[in-house]
Amino acid sequence: MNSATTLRSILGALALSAIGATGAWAQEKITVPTEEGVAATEVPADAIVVNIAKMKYQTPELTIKTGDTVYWINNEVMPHNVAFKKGVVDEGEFRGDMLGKDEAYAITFNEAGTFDYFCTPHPFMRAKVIVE
Ligand SMILES: [Cu+2]
Repeated sequence: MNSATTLRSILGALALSAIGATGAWAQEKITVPTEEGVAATEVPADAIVVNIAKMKYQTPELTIKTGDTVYWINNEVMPHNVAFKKGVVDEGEFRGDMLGKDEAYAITFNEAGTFDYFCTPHPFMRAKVIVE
């Protein structure tokens, strides 16, 4: 092994460990039970819900506890989603599934913090989840 090969091996190992570290971090902040939206009728009766109607998240600031799951339910025909800018829950942007009328999307928050989110096609639609 010449010195150039050694250097490449060291850099390679460093890159792998960096990916491993950020991967673990990304998994900890949120968990998404289903990648796609589900029928609103499947949302548990005692769930924490943010309704979406009239181009707004109806609870602009929601405070929950670590480990709680929030369900967003779209009440109108206009499709909406839940998205996080780069670095909020992941190293990249997080884009939730687009919801049609009466569809729901769940996210479990595993870490304390303030999580600002928006709607991908309507970036003026913004709200936040505060996890205590
Ligand atoms: Cu929207």
